[in-house]
Amino acid sequence: MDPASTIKRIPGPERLTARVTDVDDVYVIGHFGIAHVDPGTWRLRVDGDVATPLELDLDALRAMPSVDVPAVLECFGNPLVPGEFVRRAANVVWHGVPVAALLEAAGAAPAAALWATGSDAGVFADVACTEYRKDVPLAVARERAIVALSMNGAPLTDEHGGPARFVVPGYFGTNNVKWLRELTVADRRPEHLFTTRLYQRVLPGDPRPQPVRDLDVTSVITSPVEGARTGLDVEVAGWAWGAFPVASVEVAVDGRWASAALEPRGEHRTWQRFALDVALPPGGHVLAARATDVEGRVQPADAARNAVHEVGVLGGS
Ligand SMILES: Nc1nc2c(c(=O)[nH]1)N[C@H]1C(S)=C(S)[C@@H](COP(=O)(O)O)O[C@H]1N2
Ligand SMILES: [Mo]
Repeated sequence: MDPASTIKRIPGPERLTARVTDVDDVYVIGHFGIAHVDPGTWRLRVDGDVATPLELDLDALRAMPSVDVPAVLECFGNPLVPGEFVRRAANVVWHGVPVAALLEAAGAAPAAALWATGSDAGVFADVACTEYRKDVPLAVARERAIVALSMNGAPLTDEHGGPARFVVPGYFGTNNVKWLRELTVADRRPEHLFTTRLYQRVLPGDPRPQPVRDLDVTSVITSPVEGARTGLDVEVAGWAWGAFPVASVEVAVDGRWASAALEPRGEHRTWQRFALDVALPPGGHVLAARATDVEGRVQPADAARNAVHEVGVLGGS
């Protein structure tokens, strides 16, 4: 199967200028296509290593204390080509129920993992799957995951996983299971196409493949856009983000780097705005942005999915 066929929409950087991305400008990916779940008959099960398994309908979930969680949503990229450059990202405000409250209500054991299972099924990469499944460390789920019921104040659409979706802020999009139907407390990782086979990568310092979780440090120039004709004095601006707060962003004009202004991240795992005023004399120029996070991770120059973002423009016109 061609993985590209699962990609429904990927807006370019020019659609990402707003701090909170319009739902219509949030990229859409579904490995088995888009599922349609009837909210009336939908149930969320919380089971596995728990004292009392739960089965909640939408009203029961809506009656629980809920939170607003602004966060970046970003795709790791083509799961079959993990090193490939990709830029599918958005910054949205989720609203939903903290997973901690569900674990508490079910009396979850202090196990290692939480599995999240979606209602969609089908064939991907020639493998037949009876569900879409991910797993995350139980401690991380308890600390910050939510069962999201809305995006930017509106009920989740079918495209974005309605009526309910698992969201782990700071983790790659693949972990944010759409059309969620089950949360399972377990003492081990599940064997599954999307847990132990795809969305794996080797990180520096450990030869063993790891599941794709923490967001890479990255940045994107949203203005000016590729091919723009600019004035002489131009503000180069965009967003920087990662699993950890971004500490600095540099902007280059034709290879000469300078420090951009950067807002602090604040309480949530959102993107941070950077901006730098530059002079662009008449002629062609290449603009670039490079983020560094508080852990000292820097965007690589090339050959990586989070490589430095470059934009070609015509200055001084
Ligand atoms: N159930 C289910 N959840 C899923 C997927 C999927 O195919 N099925 N794709 C994942 C991937 S790889 C990404 S990047 C995000 C995309 O979310 P979006 O379409 O709302 O932008 O959903 C994730 N959750
Ligand atoms: Mo993804």
